Amino acid sequence: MALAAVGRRVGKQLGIAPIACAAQKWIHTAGAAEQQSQQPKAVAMSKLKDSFLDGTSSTYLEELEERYRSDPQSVDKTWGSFFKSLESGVNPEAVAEAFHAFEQGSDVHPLSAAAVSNQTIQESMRLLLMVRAYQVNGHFIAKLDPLGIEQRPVPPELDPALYGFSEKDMDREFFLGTWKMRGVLAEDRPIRTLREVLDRLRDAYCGTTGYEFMHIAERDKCNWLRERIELVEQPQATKEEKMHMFDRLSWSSLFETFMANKYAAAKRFGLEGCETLIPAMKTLIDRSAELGTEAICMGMPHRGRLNVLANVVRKPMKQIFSEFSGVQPKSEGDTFTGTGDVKYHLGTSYDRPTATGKRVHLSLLANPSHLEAVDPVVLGKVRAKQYYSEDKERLKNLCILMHGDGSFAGQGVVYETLDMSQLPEYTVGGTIHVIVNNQVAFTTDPKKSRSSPYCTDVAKALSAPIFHVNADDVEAVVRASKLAADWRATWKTDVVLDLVCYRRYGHNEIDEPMFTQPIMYQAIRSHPTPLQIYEKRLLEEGVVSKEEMSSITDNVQTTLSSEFDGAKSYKPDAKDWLSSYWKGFMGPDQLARIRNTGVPKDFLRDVGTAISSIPEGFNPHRMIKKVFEQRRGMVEEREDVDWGMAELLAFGTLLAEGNHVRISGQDVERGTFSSRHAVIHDQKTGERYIPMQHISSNQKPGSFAASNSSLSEFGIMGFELGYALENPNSLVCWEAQFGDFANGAQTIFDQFLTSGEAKWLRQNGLVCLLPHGYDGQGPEHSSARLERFLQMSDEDPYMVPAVDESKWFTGGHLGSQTQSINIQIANCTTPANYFHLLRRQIHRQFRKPLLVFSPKNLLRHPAAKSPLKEFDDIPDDKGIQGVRFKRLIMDTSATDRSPHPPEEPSFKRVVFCSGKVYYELAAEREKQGKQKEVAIVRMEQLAPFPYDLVMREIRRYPNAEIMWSQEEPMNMGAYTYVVPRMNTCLETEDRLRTRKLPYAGRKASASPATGFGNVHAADQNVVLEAAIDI
Ligand SMILES: Cc1ncc(C[n+]2csc(CCOP(=O)(O)OP(=O)(O)O)c2C)c(N)n1
Ligand SMILES: [Mg+2]
Repeated sequence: MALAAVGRRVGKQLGIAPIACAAQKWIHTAGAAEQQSQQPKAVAMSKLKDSFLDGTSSTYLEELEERYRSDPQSVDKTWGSFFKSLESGVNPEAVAEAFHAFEQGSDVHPLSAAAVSNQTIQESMRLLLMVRAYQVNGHFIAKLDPLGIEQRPVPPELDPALYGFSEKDMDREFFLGTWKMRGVLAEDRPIRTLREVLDRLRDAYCGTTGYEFMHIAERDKCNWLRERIELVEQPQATKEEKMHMFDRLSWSSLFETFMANKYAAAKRFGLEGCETLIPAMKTLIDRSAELGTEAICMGMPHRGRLNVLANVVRKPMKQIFSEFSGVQPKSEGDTFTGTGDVKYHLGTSYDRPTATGKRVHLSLLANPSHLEAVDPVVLGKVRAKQYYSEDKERLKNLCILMHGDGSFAGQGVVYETLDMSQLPEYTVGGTIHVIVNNQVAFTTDPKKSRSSPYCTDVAKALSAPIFHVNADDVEAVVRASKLAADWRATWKTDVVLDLVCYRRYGHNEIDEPMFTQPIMYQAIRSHPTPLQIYEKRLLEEGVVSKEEMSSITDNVQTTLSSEFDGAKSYKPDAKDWLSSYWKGFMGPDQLARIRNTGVPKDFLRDVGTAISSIPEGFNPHRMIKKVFEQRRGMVEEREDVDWGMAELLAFGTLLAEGNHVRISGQDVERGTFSSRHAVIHDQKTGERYIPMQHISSNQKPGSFAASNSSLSEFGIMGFELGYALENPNSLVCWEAQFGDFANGAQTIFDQFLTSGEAKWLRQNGLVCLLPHGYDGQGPEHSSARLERFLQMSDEDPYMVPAVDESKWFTGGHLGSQTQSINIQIANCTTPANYFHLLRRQIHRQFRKPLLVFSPKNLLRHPAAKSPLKEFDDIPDDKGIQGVRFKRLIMDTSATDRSPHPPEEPSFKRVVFCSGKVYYELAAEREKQGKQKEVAIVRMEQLAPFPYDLVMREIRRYPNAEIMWSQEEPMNMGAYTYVVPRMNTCLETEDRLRTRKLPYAGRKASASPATGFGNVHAADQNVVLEAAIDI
């Protein structure tokens, strides 16, 4: 339509009653009053104006139109777009409305408004859908694969044609605002042509970064991201920033090249193909430090580890090079060096100055080859750091986990770790995950290793935003890293940075990738490195000169060479890992003092009273009230102490002494067997009360934590192990629901708990409570697989530790037996012994993992009670000193504890046993009246093996047959462990008659226990009779 005609019709329209207001179509938030004021009213043509020209008459418009027709460039840009809109059929009434709205003071541009008024409701809806489609699926067409060989179908919803738009709509203007939306859809956005909108969406979502966040349910979080992602003008890096990125990339890239040249035949799991990991990590650290982070704890796999150690954590390169030459680290005067580990598993820590002059403490945890197993361990350590540094905001301590694409998608512990993200007693305020996504796992393609489009999809389950970045584009990587750090600091939840890259060489440097990925490796061969790509880009941009870049790379090369030369004279220090909390703790080669674990009675009473108190006005369940009354009776010595109370007394006294106590696991608050009641619930209000948090008035908040965990073993136990790593003055306990389920955490037992100190010189005092015992509950509720843990104990079965009998009662007569072993294994039978066992864990100058094969039926067994005097600090034998935990409990008839007790020649048999079967054996003996013939000795601690005490018992009974009795099948339980050790003792005492240690127990079996109750009872009787019958 010719403009002159439009002008005339506009004039006509203005004299008549108001028509539907165009503005109403695009204002969604206005309240009624506001809408009222926006009702259009008639205005005189003479009053029409526009913001950029004063021409208001139709003559002027006609002239303008003519000029536009002969040369579109000759008119103002905005007029130009107006005329273009007219060509696509603007309704002239709309022009009138728009001019009127403008007259009313609306800040909408009149001419654009006129054009937009042509936008139908259907078009608006389709536009919204299209924008949403880009927000949801734009990442599918983002240029993420540096090699460009990944074939991904274009989702049809990203094609404007699906929404009915064609090329002729491209230059039409549209308004896109939506209520309470930020980014492209914000209400205050200017009107734009469809082309501009699409360009913006494609720039934002389909460039070298793909964003996934629309799975997040909270609008605030999505808006926060949209505002940053959909920014019209993304901030451009300054020259200084570009040089900084180039510098960091140079360090990363040239370090790998240097290593490749110097150690051509060594496995180092190089980072080539993902060199931008280093600038990414450094950005995460710098940005987080700016936002208040003071310590960052990291976990990572093999890929690029040496590079991260050298360039991020700043482990001295001399040391890295020296370790590569295979030198065993040793401190001055140190004899214990452990067994060591391959270099790409080692950790380190460092205080790093940041770009803005702050300092941040960095630590990279040592890890095993088992991919992802370190994840929960890092979280646990960070959580402990947050507790100790009173980091309530969880901003001072940050957790960063690096992953491989194959392992992130495949390993279940990844989900177990993610799932802890928002659990009150496990959260670390969000973890930043960085994935080195080289699109291959050893020789396996992604399509064979996961069912989801991305390796990161598991993180969607917890509403983490995911930023996929083409790792060839260092600037995009750095931008996404900043966004990730900002996200974590703002929202305190997990975020994932997926660096899509490639692996330049084989899985390791001596592996041939062409066997299995020929097409990919052909592409890699001719593909430039990220450093070359950036160099070219900077030269093309003309911002940084060739000389400036060369001076950076020359400096890197010079440093690498001088560090390499320095490695030859480098003196490694085995203990450079010790954190300040661990100062003064003894290594296995330094003899630790023995301390008493008994507690003055007044102290016991105070603690016991606090434990058994329920505040005024709190309405406990009537059974709980009874339990608490009984507990009060125990500290007032009206009745003996039971198992549950013994444990609480241990926790309570440790807390009162200023230690931190934490117990976590499935249903630990109440206790699976209703024995703990560490947290009680008001029956009217549902409120919780935790007596242990009210032991003393100056108790630090959070010093006691009992927390039901997620239904995980691997993840939660790993977390607690990490927690225990941080500070030795904490009793950290993980309890399996039943010990049978603990094997879900087997990797943590094998790779960390039992071997961590030997591999990484890291002590750990974690206590694992593993309910164990044969009560007829079938094959999965009977056995914590004691045999496996015993097998992992590293004590020599044929070596009796030297005994200094002069120190028998004063402690230390065994030297450093406990310090030299890897783990302690106990299956104790009395509450008092359990109390001392837990307290001993803290009251010593070293830390060792402790596995307690906790009883189930002893929790309520009438005989399994201890008088309060067994908990106090008065020695129960003359001259005795030191711990009160009894590694071995003598037969009830025996009293003399000296190394050479008076002989008991009348006894015909000594039955050695461990755990709750003792009470059944004792009952059977009583039934048979064999108290004078059969002695029953309880081995409360199986590892380290109490050689000294076993030999004492052998000496006590010169005529007795020595037998082992257990309720587990012969191939399980402690039998195979005790045989060589008992034989060693017998041999030492010259009493060995047969190497086949007499045995009373179940016969060997594939399954740990029968599923039939009556079979269980019959078998149990056979065991007991075999042990006692003589
Ligand atoms: C739990 C576990 N299973 C198997 C292995 C053997 N393994 C070592 S590396 C590797 C492939 C890892 O692929 P990815 O996670 O993508 O890391 P990349 O090597 O590609 O960086 C495998 C299967 C292992 N180390 N840990
Ligand atoms: Mg991979």
